[in-house]
Order: sequence, then structure tokens, then C-alpha cells
Amino acid sequence: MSGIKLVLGDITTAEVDAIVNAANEHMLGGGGVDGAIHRAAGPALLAACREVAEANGVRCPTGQARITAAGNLKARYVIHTVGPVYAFVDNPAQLLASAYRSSYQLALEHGCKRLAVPAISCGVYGYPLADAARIALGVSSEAPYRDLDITFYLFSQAIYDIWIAELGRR
Ligand code: AR6
Repeated sequence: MSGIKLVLGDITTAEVDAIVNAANEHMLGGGGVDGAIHRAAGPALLAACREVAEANGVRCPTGQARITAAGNLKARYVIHTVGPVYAFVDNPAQLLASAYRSSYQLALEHGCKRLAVPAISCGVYGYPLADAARIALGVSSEAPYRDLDITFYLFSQAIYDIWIAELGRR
């Protein structure tokens, strides 16, 4: 049985071991789900992000993930990952898959089982939604992650319907 669930709603309300954040390479907050997570977590999250090693301002290259404490969220950790800007890269599918895989790998390394995950790259980063759903759900069902309990928090009915349709095809 798949441990994948879909919820139409706000990821900042999730009570899980780790909340995955669709961040940018600087990892100092932003708009969209990143902004919502930072607002809900409070300033402790930004302080934790600042402690992450950086090179030329980059804390998390595209396709990778970093883990921090979660401030006021009802989670032990925030796992920050950076999906591709769809129009700017040659290999968006590989990078999007890598963002999910890197997040799940960090979760496993930190003993996290229950994860709340957004639709990475599906906002301002412009990933076509059906393709993104196929990649997100495909990676989430890969063997190394079968013990994770993954709940996607989808923020609009349109995205939720696309994820439901893709899950139904699996
Ligand atoms: N809960 C769940 N999903 C949400 C929430 C929320 N509270 N708020 C928005 N979404 P985006 P990206 C959905 O743009 O495309 C930030 O500025 C949203 O509707 O947040 O990966 C970062 O700092 C969409 O479906 O992330 C980066 O600079 C999905 O989350 C950049 O945006 C992702 O949209 C990352 O862009």
C-alpha cells in the first residue's frame, strides 16, 4: 500500500515529523509556500536558515535539500529544497525528481516518518502541473521511501484535482 495522501490545504497546519519547503537557493524566505512557512514558524526559522553553510549566498543548490529546526511549526524539522525554475534549466525533470529525493533522503537520515510536502516548483517556478504531479508521485513511490508517510498539501482545487488524477493512474 502506498503511504501517499493528498490534502487540499495549508501545509503550515500539518502536524508531522518534517515539513518540506519549496525554497530558493538563498534559503532566507520568499513568497508562496516559503513565505507561509516562515510566517508560521516565526523568526527562529530564519535564524536556523542563516546557520546553514553558504557559498556566495547559496545555501541549497537547485535539486538539493537542507534541514533545519522548525520554529513554532508543529513539526520537528523543516526540510528546505529548491526545485527548478522550469523555463531556465535544460533538465527540469531530473532536478525536480532530485529535489524530492534529496528531501526524502534527509528525512530518513533524521528519523522522520511523517512528511508534509508541497507541490515543489508549481508556483512561481512555473512547472507544468501534470508533469510535476507525475514526477512528485513517481518519486514518492520509489522503494527507498516506502516507509515514509507522505502527505501532499495542495493549495488549490486545480492542483489537487491534477494530483488526484495522477494518483488514480498509478
Ligand atoms: N500550503 C501549501 N501549498 C502552498 C501554500 C501553503 N501555505 N502557499 C502556496 N502553496 P511556490 P515554487 C503552493 O511559488 O514554484 C518562493 O518565493 C502554491 O500554490 O511557493 O517552488 C520561494 O522563496 C504552489 O502550488 O514555490 C522561491 O523563490 C506550490 O505551493 C520560489 O517561490 C509551490 O509554489 C519557489 O517557487
